[in-house]
Amino acid sequence: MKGLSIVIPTLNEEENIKEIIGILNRLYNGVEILVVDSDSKDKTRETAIRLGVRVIGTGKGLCRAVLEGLKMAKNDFIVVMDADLQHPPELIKEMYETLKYSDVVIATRFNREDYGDFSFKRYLISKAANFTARRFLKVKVKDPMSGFFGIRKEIVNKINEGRFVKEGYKVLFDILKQFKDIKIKEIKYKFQIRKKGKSKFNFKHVKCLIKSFLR
Ligand SMILES: Nc1nc2c(ncn2[C@@H]2O[C@H](COP(=O)(O)OP(=O)(O)OP(=O)(O)O)[C@@H](O)[C@H]2O)c(=O)[nH]1
Ligand SMILES: [Mg+2]
Repeated sequence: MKGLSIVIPTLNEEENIKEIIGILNRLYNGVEILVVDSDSKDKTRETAIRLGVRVIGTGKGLCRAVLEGLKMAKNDFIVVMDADLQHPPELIKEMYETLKYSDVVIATRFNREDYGDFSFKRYLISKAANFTARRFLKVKVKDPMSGFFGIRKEIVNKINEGRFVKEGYKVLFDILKQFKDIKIKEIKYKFQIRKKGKSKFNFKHVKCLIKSFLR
């Protein structure tokens, strides 16, 4: 897959990083894998370096890390995915093919109730957030807060960083709210629950999202 970079934000993912990099190398030999780590206290960073992928360090915040990764990625097509195996790597091929004729491709979760430990509370928050977020967008999409998406570098270059809430979690929303005439495709997939390591989601991120609605 010529011209593809895969950006993986990480915070204390030592239990997952080896497996995800192994799978990506096996499926997509030769693509650029860029791990953007916010000062993990475990062995995430050492492991990624040992496995030969590019690693950059950044400050706290998922949006900050992803934005940094998008800017630093070397290729014109970029896919962003979590480290914790909730996003099926097999889908990247279709995302890459779709990016050839679109600006943004969203891997859209269709079983949003699969929230593991947070279960019902998080499901409700997610539903309400999704409903509200869509009202702040000029583009029509089903899952504007997916963490699994692809984007072309030329769109990244048009992003206004000042409108990001960098400590926040919903980087795709921070991007989409800035555009109206871009070509977006969505591909449905089944969201998995996190099997190893701990979630970093907390209610501070909900506050960040409200801030982002207004910025
Ligand atoms: N660089 C960086 N990565 C982060 C930060 N917060 C979370 N991440 C990573 O972003 C991805 C998504 O975080 P998760 O904690 O899995 O969030 P989630 O998928 O909404 O929550 P779960 O469903 O419980 O796993 C994972 O790869 C995390 O390691 C951060 O502050 N900096
Ligand atoms: Mg996760």
